[in-house]
Formats: sequence, structure tokens, C-alpha cells
Amino acid sequence: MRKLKIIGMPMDLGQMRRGVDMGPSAIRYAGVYERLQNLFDEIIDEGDIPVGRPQVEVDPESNLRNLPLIAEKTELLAEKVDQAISTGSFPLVLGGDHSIAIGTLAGISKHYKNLGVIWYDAHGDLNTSETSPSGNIHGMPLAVSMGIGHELLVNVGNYAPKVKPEHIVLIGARALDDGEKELIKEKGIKVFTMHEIDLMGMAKVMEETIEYLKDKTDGVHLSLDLDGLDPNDAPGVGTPVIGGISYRESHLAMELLAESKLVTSAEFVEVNPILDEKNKTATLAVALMGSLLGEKLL
Ligand code: HAR
Ligand code: MN
Ligand code: MN
Ligand code: MN
Repeated sequence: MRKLKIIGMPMDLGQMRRGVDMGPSAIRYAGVYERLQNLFDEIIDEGDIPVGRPQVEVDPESNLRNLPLIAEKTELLAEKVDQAISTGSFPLVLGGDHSIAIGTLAGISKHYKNLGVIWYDAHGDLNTSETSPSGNIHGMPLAVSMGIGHELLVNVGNYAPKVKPEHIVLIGARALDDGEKELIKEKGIKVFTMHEIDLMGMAKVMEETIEYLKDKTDGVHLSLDLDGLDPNDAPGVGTPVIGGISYRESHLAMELLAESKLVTSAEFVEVNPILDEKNKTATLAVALMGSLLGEKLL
């Protein structure tokens, strides 16, 4: 029996622009349940993790914004995601800014010895408090999940690391900070920047991604930041970067992942309905979920 659990994580604490907390609502409003209904025997919408509306505060020591709150709330998400997997469901997490991935990965990774992660994003999200230009934790979750970063974040779920550098693939990168570039080189992380996507085409990029992960991982998490797509297709994001992955390339990527049957969990993050045009970005997210989870054109 194929089961799906939808988990909303309305958290906007990892960055400065409000509105991304409404992402889960916008995605539900765009019809996520209806779109996926026929692809599963059972879909349970777990509702949203209670995040609350605290003041933005900067930790004086580490310069990290909302540090203790993000650690506390991602812990709640980790528990929910863990439960979903324990009950045999595919967890689909709706963000929220990308800092939620700290919780998602903490909930998932304990179920896999060698979890693969596909990070579909304009950014690397590989900063630490030392390399971050902003102090925004949504620029850090991938480093945190490798065990690099503030201990409060690294130890969410009470274990670290969640993922090994050789099990990560970045797709769509085009705005990497210097410290992130260094970390990528130091750890030998596989990256398909926009340059490779232009040069090789998305079909080849996905073929190589799947080939790279399939034998060495026992599960693969897709962490899809909508800003990986071009802002023309996905305008409702807090940190748009021009020159991104197209609507069609993204559908192809999702379709090839569906065909590979590798993906065991997913999250769609950074949908900001305040910045969007008539819920275009949430609607796009739902369409991509359809392709990822097995919808066919014919
Ligand atoms: N790299 C920049 C920083 O650390 C910008 C991060 C931007 N954001 C995201 N994550 N949306 O992918 O602040
Ligand atoms: Mn049904
Ligand atoms: Mn991101
Ligand atoms: Mn991003």
C-alpha cells in the first residue's frame, strides 16, 4: 500500500522576509491533495507544525538569527517526519524557508545508513556562522546536515551527521558564497551548476545524478528550493536569482527521478505567497510534486 504524509512547516525564521510561513497554505490552496490523490492509496495531511510568531533576534555570540527557536522547532519537525517513515509513509514536507531541512533530514536520516540528498537550489546552503554573509540560517542547512555548524543545529535529532558529503548532489547552483565554494572543493561534493545544466542538458544531468547515487545510497531525499527555478517561472521566493532552471527542465528532472524510483522523501521550500503572482509558485510546486510522485502525461 502506497501511503503519503503531508507535513506543513510554516517557518520563516531562517531569513529576513516574512511571508514564507504561508507557504504550506499556498501549496494546499494550489491543490496538493487533489493532485496527488490518485497516485497513492492513502494520503494523510498532518497539518502544520506549530511554529509561532516570535520576534526576530540575533544570537550575540554566533551572529545567527533565531538560533534557539530554529533548533527547537526543527526538532518538532524531525519527530513528525520520523513518525511518517516509521508508519510506512512517504514524507512530503511543505516549507517554510530552507532552514526546515535541518529538521526534515534529522527525521529521515536515522532510517537510512547512507542517505542520498539532492539539493535543487540556486544556492548551496553550505554556510556556517563564520562564512555566512547574512547570519540567516536558511543559508546553512546542508552544512549543518553534514555536521558542520552550530552545535544546537547540528545536534537536532540528537545525532550527527545526517548525511555524508559523497552522498550529496547539488543541482542548479548559481549563487555560491566563497566559503561555500571552498567547502564544496574540500569535501568533493558533486555539483551541477547552471553551467553544466546548460552544457549537458537536464536529461544528462539527471542521468549522472541517478547513476552517482543509486549504488551507494539506500534512500534519497529531494530538497527542492523553488528558487532553483528561474524567477520568471517561480517569482514567489525570497531570494530570487536570475538565470535559473526552467519549468520544463524541472518537470523533466522530476519525471526522471520518478522513473528511477530512488526518491524516498521530499520537501518543497521557500514558497513565499506575499511575493508571488497569483499563487504561481505554489502551483508550480504542486505540479512538480505530481511529476516526482509518478504522474504521467499519457
Ligand atoms: N548564501 C546566502 C546566505 O547565506 C543566501 C542564502 C539564500 N537562500 C536561500 N537558500 N534561499 O537557498 O545568506
Ligand atoms: Mn485515491
Ligand atoms: Mn535553499
Ligand atoms: Mn535558494
